[in-house]
Amino acid sequence: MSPGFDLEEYLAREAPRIQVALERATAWIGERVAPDVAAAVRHGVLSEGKRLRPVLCVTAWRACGGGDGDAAYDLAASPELIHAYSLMHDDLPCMDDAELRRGRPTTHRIHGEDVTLRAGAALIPAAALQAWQAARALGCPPEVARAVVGRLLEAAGGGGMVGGQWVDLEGEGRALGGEALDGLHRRKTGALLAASLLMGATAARAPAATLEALERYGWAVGLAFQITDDILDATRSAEELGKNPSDAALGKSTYVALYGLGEAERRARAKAEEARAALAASGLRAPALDALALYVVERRR
Ligand code: GRG
Repeated sequence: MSPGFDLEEYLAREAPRIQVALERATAWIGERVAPDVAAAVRHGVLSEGKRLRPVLCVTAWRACGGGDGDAAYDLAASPELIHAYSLMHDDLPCMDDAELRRGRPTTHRIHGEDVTLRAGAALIPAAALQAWQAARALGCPPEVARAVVGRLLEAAGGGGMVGGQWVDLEGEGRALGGEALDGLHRRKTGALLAASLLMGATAARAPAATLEALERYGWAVGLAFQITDDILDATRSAEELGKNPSDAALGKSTYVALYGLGEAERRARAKAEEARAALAASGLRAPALDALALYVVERRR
C-alpha cells in the first residue's frame, strides 16, 4: 500500500510534460508528411487521453534509477504514438466505425479516411525512431537502445496489439470463453501497457528480476484495465466516456457478458491486487505504480 500517495496530483504534474513531448514528436513527424496528414497526426495524438502508457514508462524509468529530464518524456511518448495510431485506425469504418473519441469527433470524421489511414501508418515507424533516439539521448548504448525499441515493436506487432485486434475482429458475433478473451486482451491491450513499463526499465538498465516483476505487474494491470473497459462500456454513456459504447452493437465478447457485472468487477479488482503483489515482491519503491494499479479499476472513463 502507498498511504498518503496523491495519484491525482502526480498525474496532473506528469500530464503537461507528456503533452510537451507529444508536441515535440508531432512537430518532427509533421515535417516529413503532407500538411493534411500532419494535421490528422496532431488530431489523433494531441487530443486529451489518459496518457497511461507514457505515465507507466516514465514512472518505471524513474523507479529503476533513471534521472529526470526531457528525454525520458520523449521515450515515454513513443508507446503513446503507437496507441494513438491504433485508436485512429480502430475507429475507421472498416473496423469499429466510431464517430467519437476522447470527447471529439474521430480523426477520420474530421480529416477523412484516406488521410487518417496514412497518418496512422506514418506513426508506426515514427514511434520506433522516437524510441531509438530517446534511448540514445538517455545514454543507452546501441544494444540497450535496440532492446528498448524491440520491446515496443514486439508489443505492437502480430504477437501483440495487431494480432489481438485481428482476433477481436474475427470474434465479432461469436461468444468467446474466458481463456480466449484473456488471450485476446493480453495481446490487444496488455502487451503495449507492459511494454511501456519495460521500455522505461530497460533504458534504466534494471536487472532481470525487476524486469520480470514489472512484466507480471503489466500483464495483470492490462487485464484489470480491459475488464474495467468492458464494465464502463456496459454501464456509462457516450458523454461520460468521451466515446460511443460499442461492444454490444459490434457483437463483441466481453467480460461483462461472460461473467456478469458483479463477477467482472471482482475479477478486475483481483487482477489489480495481483499487479500490486508483483510490485511489492519486486522490492521496487514505486508508490505511483501501486496507486495506478488501483486507478485502472476505479477510473470513470
Ligand atoms: C489491421 C488487425 C489490424 C490492426 C491494426 C487498429 C489496431 C491495429 C489495433 C487496435 C488496438 C486497440 C484499439 C486496442 C484498444 C486498447 C484500449 C483499451 C484503448 C483505450 O485506451 P485508453 O482508455 O484510451 O488508455 P485513452 O483515450 O485514454 O488514451
